[in-house]
Amino acid sequence: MIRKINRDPVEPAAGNGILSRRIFLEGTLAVGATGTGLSCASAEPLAVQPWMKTPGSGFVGYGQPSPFESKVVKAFLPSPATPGVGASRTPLHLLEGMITPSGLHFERSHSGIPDIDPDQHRLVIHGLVKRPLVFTVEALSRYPMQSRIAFIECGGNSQVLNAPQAQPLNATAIHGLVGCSEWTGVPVSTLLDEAGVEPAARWVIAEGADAAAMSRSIPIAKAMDDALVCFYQNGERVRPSNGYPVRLLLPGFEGNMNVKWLRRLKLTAGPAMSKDETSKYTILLKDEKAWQFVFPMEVKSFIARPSPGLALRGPGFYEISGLAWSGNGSIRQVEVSADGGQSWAPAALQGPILPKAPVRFRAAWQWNGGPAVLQSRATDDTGMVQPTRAQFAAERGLRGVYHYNAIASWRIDEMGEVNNVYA
Ligand SMILES: Nc1nc2c(c(=O)[nH]1)N[C@H]1C(S)=C(S)[C@@H](COP(=O)(O)O)O[C@H]1N2
Ligand SMILES: [Mo]
Repeated sequence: MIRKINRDPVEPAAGNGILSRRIFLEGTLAVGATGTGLSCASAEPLAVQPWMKTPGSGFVGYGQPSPFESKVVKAFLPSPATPGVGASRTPLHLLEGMITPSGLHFERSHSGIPDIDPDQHRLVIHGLVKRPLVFTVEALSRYPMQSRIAFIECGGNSQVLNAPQAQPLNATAIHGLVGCSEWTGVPVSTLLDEAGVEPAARWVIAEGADAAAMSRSIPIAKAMDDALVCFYQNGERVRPSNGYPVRLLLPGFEGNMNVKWLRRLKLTAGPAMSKDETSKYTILLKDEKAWQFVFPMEVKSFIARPSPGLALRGPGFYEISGLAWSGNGSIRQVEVSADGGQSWAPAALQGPILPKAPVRFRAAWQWNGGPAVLQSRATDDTGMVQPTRAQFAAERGLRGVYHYNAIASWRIDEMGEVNNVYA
C-alpha cells in the first residue's frame, strides 16, 4: 500500500541511489508530486473481463500454479546418458519470500531418484550401540516430531564464480543449488538414545537407499544436536526427489550430508572416508592442500531481483530483493551497494530471522539510468562477514569447487540489462 506522510522517507542511504530502508520498516513510500511511476492515474471504470461472465472451473485433487506461471520451473540440463544424475536448480530469480515451494526445491542426485515403496523401506541403527534397531517408516513416524525451517545448500553451489572470467549466467544458474523448506521429523537424538550410544562412538555414518548408496560421516555431536529424520516437507510428505520416504536434515551443514532416502545410521569410532568426503566435497586450497570435513555452509547472500534476465524498464524506483543465510547461525545484517562496493547501506530484513534459515532482504533503489553494480554483503551472528571475491581468492584460491560464498555482483548497463560480473 502506498500512503503519503509529511516526512520524506525517500532519503539516500548510500551512493548511486540506494535509499533508506525506512521505506520497508515504516511501510511508507512518499515520492512527491510525480508518484513512483509504478501505478497509472485513471478514473475509467474497469473492463468486465470474460472470466467474470461465466462461472469458473471446478475442484482438483492437487493444485497446480496458474498456466500463466509456466516459466517458473526448475532449471536443468538434460543428462541423456543417465537421467536424474546431476542437479536441477531452484528458480531463485522468479521466487519470493524464504520458503521454496516443494516442487521447485533444487535436486542433487548422484544416481537418480529411487522409486521407494514406503512399506518396504527400513531404517537401521547399528554399530557402536547397545541395542541395534530397525524401524519401518510407520513405526518411525509414531515418535514425537519437530518442525524447523532450514535451508539446504549444495556444497558446490555458486562454484561457477571460481571461473577466471564471469560467465553470462543468471541467479538461478549461479546460486540455484539452495532451497528452504519447513522440515518435520523425529530428532536423531531420540532414536540414538533408544539405541544406546556406546562411549567409543564418535561418528554416525548415514547411508541412502539410492543406487549410489550415498554415505557421509557425521560427527556425533551434530547428530545429537539438531539432526532430524524427516518425513514432511512444507507440510506434505517429502518429495521423491528430496528423499521420500525419509531423509536426514543436518541444519546448516553442506547439502551432501543431508542424506536422502535414509536407510542406515551406523555409529563408529572414526569417519567412513567415503567417496563424498575424500575425492569430493573437500575444499581445494591454493597451496596443494585441501580442507576435509568443513561442514557448515558459510555466510552468504545474493540479489535475486534485479538479476540477469530481469531487465530494468527505465530509470526510476526499484526494490532490490535477495536472500541471505548462514550455516553457522542467524543473519544479523545484510548491506547493499549500487556502486560496486564503494558505499553500503543496511537492507531491511524480513522476519522471521531464524538460525540456519534464509532471510529475505530488501532495499529501495532509485535508478538514475546510469551504470550501476549491485552487490549484497551478509553478516551472521557469529560475526562472519561475506568476503569479497578478492579476499576469498586470497584465502582459498579459485581452484576450488565447494563452499564458494564471496560477494556476487550484477552490473546494470544504460539499457537496464543485468549481467554477472566480477567487481
Ligand atoms: N542418498 C542420497 N542422498 C543425497 C544425495 C544423493 O545423491 N543420494 N545428494 C546429496 C547432495 S550432493 C545434496 S546437495 C543434497 C540435495 O538435496 P535435495 O536434492 O533435496 O535438494 O542431497 C544430498 N543427499
Ligand atoms: Mo551437493
